[in-house]
Amino acid sequence: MGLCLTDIQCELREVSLKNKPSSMLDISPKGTVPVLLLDNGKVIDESLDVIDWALEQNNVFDANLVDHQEIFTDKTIKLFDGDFKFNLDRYKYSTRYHDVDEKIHRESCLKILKELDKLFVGPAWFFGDDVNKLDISILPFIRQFRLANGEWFDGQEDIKNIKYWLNTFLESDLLKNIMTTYEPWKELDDPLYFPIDL
Ligand SMILES: N[C@@H](CCC(=O)N[C@@H](CS)C(=O)NCC(=O)O)C(=O)O
Repeated sequence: MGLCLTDIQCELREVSLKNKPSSMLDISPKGTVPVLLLDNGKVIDESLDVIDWALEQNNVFDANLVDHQEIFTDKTIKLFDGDFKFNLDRYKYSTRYHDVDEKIHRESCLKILKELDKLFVGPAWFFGDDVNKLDISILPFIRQFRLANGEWFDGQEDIKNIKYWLNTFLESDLLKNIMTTYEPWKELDDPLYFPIDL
């Protein structure tokens, strides 16, 4: 989404997490996606760093927000990348962790969402009609949280704004444009570019 919104095209190599190419592990041994390799050889292998790099090239969100909203954005992204993600992984993948109670971790995520719900501005995206860095940085986590148990999530009364906001995201052209399914990349494949319609 960061690359799409900033009109930056890259060569895309889809990776099967069960069969990571050695060319990926050579440049990013920690083995998580996404990995962005720049023309100058620099490797960026954290999603939020990819977003920041894209915005450094073309800050499409510049002047959208006032100072306190910028500060809130940074603080909230840190909370989601830290505490929320920690609990989300233990809720979603409880079997991968030793001795975790998924409901405790679900409650911890819900508590964070309830607080955020009270601060939602709207009407469409978090801070108004336009999508911002906060939306693209944390909505994917909230989408994942819902996917773990949609019925339970939809039944929560105290996160009405969050549900509405998530719906904006799920229905958005932005999400539809990036959620294409690709075949895993193979060594001799022709290059594939993303986004395709630049
Ligand atoms: N903090 C990293 C986390 C990335 C991450 O965990 N990605 C998952 C896929 S969504 C992954 O690559 N997992 C590696 C695996 O399952 O082997 C980021 O935001 O880039």
